[in-house]
Amino acid sequence: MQLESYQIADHNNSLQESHQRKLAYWTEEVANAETIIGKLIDFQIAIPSWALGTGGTRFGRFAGGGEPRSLEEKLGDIGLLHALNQSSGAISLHIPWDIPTDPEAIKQLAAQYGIRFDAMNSNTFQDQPGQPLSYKFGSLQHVDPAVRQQAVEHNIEVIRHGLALGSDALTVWLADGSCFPGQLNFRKAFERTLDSLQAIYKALPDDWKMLVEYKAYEPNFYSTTIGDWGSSFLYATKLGPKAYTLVDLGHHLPNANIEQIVAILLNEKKLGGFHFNDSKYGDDDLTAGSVKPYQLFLIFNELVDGLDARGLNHATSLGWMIDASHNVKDPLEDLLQSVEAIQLAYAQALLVDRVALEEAREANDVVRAQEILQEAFRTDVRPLVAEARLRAGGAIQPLALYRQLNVRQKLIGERGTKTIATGL
Ligand code: PSV
Ligand code: MN
Ligand code: MN
Repeated sequence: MQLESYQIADHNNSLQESHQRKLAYWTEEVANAETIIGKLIDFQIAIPSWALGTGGTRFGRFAGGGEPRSLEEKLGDIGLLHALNQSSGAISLHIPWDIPTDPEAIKQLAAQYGIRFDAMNSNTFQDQPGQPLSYKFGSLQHVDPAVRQQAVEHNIEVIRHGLALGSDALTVWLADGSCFPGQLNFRKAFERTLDSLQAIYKALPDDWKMLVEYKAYEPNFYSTTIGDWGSSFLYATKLGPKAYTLVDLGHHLPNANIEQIVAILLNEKKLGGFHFNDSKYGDDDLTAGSVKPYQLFLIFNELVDGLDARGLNHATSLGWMIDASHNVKDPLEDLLQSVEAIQLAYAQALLVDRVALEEAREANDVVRAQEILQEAFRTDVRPLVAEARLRAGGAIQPLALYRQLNVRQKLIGERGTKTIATGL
């Protein structure tokens, strides 16, 4: 289904008056409102292809209906999101789930929707039908060099698909690790993984990035070979200037100070990008900002501070991606919520009075420093985010319009109730 521009225009007209009333505060009271709106318009967040269908857990999966059945339909779904919020102009693909049979045609379709191809994801955490060797005991770390070679070749094939589509990054997330003490020689697993990553790195085009994702545990529950930002940073450093750490918010042990990790990685020039989501217990992959919005704000506070300190462009210097998967929500509604939460946190971070914050820190004025951050976090920036969307051609309230237009019912009409998207 395609959104017609009159549908967005009608929606915006109906909300224009109340929107302008709320926006008036910003135009009158806040000096940098225009700068913030401009930055929000530029800021695009990539949608992972695997989040477009209802996710599963190891206990089951409940098909949501109207899910995309092909790469073309996945692009169609992101096209819808992007038409509504003008901030989802990128897709992150997962191979082999999203192998494009005709890359040129896929590229053209994506261009029609205004979508570019963000990082490509490889998959060596599952065995595929017909695959000669199993990843049951790992992939890039495997004791058998033939398994490692198979996994390396798969990653190189993913790069090839990405090249055909105009992507410029490869994300490597490994399930490699061990489930029981004694199972793995940690040193050898580390070295073998490094060796394999080096082989992939060699095949990486000069203008590409390799994003090395870390995860504390799951599916292995005793050790993960790239288990924390320290290991990822080590790999990225040993690999070379094209390799970076990718921070997935759900991949830390409980209560980790993610904003501090982000600050240090960014300062060391080794932060490559994000997988945004939220969690209460582990890698829950919940909607960004749904559980800990203050943490999301604090992360953006470090990002804005660190990017500005290095004079970097906020929109283009890092990979901004969502990684989510649900059992109970309409995935498109969920993604609209995630994008909005990310934009809100970003806008609030842009509000922070950095000069005053530094003064408070230098004076050891702890109370003042906390007040400055909370002042920004407690400000309602929704009208600013809506204004950015409006100016970019999107809807003032994307979620409301999505529901008004019965998008899910229409997708079910087109695709059926029992569709299952390829992927997780
Ligand atoms: C598994 O934990 C995972 O959620 C990782 O975060 C990857 O980025 C994602 O799956 C897709 O492979
Ligand atoms: Mn991830
Ligand atoms: Mn994950």
